[in-house]
Amino acid sequence: PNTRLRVLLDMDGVLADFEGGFLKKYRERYPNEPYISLEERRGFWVSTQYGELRADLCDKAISIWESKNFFMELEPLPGSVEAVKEMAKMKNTDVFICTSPIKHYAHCPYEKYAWVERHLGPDFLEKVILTRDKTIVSGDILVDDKPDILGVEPNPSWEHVLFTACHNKHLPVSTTQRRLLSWADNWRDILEGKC
Ligand code: BVP
Repeated sequence: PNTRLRVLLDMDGVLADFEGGFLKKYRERYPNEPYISLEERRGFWVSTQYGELRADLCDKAISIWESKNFFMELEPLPGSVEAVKEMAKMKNTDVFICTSPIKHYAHCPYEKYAWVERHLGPDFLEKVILTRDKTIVSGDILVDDKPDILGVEPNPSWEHVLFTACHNKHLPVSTTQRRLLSWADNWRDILEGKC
């Protein structure tokens, strides 16, 4: 029997500050256009909420993360790098980074690897899983800020732990889904199944 714990960590919104990086670059590029503050963010898809604000802002939002250096220059979320490094050193624990690249592939996949190498070190390149369907990846726990993680596998092996983000913190508290509020929260207890 496999007694090791396999943890899958999402990248955008869990390790890297996608929302903060997006808003900063959007405001720099479109200083005269309306924007949505992080306090006002609702729903996983930034592009959808910008499109609701004004139809043409959907494409303007998309232009930000399709730009060169967007993913590369995302700041780590507070405590994320330290937590991942510590987690990866824990006994009987295997950590993987499980992230969905955007379909505009000119920069994103390369920059995700470069980000991992820069912030976590070259050894972590072994642990990167790029997939648009996380349900086919096996693991015990998937830490992800996306509330609904769907794909071809109706019964994924992992338990989804919802990582709190500006867009999901107002969702009703689920009785079934566990949450990790931030990297200052008790992630060790979550891995051990204590809460
Ligand atoms: O690469 C990220 C950004 C992109 O979707 C991917 C989500 O990956 P995971 O966090 O699930 O691994 N993305 C794209 C859009 C709109 C596209 Br049109 C968006 O609004 N938000 C977003 O995160």
